[in-house]
Amino acid sequence: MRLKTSSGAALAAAALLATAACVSDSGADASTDSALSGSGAGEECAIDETVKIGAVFSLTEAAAFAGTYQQEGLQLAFDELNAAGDIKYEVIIEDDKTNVEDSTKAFEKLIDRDEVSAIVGPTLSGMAFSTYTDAQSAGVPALGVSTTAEGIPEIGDYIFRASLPEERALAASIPAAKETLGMQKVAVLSDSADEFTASAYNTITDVLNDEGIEIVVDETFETTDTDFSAQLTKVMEADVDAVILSALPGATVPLVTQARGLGIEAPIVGGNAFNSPVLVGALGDAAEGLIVGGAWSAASETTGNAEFISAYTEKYDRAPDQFAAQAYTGAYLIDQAVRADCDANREAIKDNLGQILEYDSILGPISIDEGGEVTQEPVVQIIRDGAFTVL
Ligand code: 1QQ
Repeated sequence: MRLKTSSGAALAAAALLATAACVSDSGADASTDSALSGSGAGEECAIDETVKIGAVFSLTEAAAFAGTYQQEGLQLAFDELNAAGDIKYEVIIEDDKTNVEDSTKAFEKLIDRDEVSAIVGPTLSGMAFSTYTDAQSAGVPALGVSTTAEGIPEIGDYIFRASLPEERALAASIPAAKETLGMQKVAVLSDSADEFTASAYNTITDVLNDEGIEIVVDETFETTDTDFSAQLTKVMEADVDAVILSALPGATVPLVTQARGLGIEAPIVGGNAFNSPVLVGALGDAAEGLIVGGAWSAASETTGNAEFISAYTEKYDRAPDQFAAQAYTGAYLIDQAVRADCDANREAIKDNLGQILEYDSILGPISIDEGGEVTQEPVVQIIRDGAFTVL
């Protein structure tokens, strides 16, 4: 059965209504700490107390391909911020092991025990629909740095994202693929069991309709599937110009490998989940020609990008990816929100995260509106000779 993402959003909205009263009463006011508001403005802001920032990432299991990079990117940024200014951040990072139960426990720990000022993460949209409801009812600002499904900022006014929505990534990658490949009829293969990939399916069909591209094969599978022969047989019979794929790397790797093994040469087009060197490395030659819509490219000449890449590579002995870049940017956005009123209390961070205007980041100019939604330019890349190349 296809998972309806609108139901996740509707559940979250219902939970929000149920808890709306206690948010304004208990949430923020109860946790206001005068030692977290400092003196001086902007770059001169100095805060006596250490500012605790929580993060929940998938450091193990299926989404570790992204979570481990996020952890490194976030830590690098806070290390830089600690070295540069008079606000001292302590980052408390929890592993949600790519499951909802651990993600929820991690949010609860950070909110109640560690009493953090804000939380970054979780890695997957599939966890965000539950955990963000908790953050919202506790009055703790949460900033997604990779949660791209529809309906996430709408969970509540404490919920923000600095992660390019998948709708925007696909609205860039599909037309770019059409222009490059002249595609007219395609197969759509999607994971119907994950919130992010199911949400992306809605966007894919909308964008294909807008572009006048015909869907001749429309097949689903589930996140942990390993045999895609039934779906791929249909793709072979249809002789399509391209395959639009909505999947996490765990399914993408066997699916694309099996497609190439069967002799399917049609180019494959996707969004944010494909912007990963782990995925490209695991696919090897089968990654050639993959078209990827995403939030960041190593080749972008955005402010600080070259410095970020070299600092990251030096510190971690591997090159960063989009997930590292977004987490790094998330740390700087939280710092901007703290500096706006020189106040690291939850309520001040919440008020100021929703007013980020064209911050000059390594992702390019980035804004977050009052509704928690991000605005930034997408970037479309193609894998050529094993490397991401801007299309
Ligand atoms: C989401 C995503 C994933 C690709 C993050 C790793 O975009 O779950 O929303």
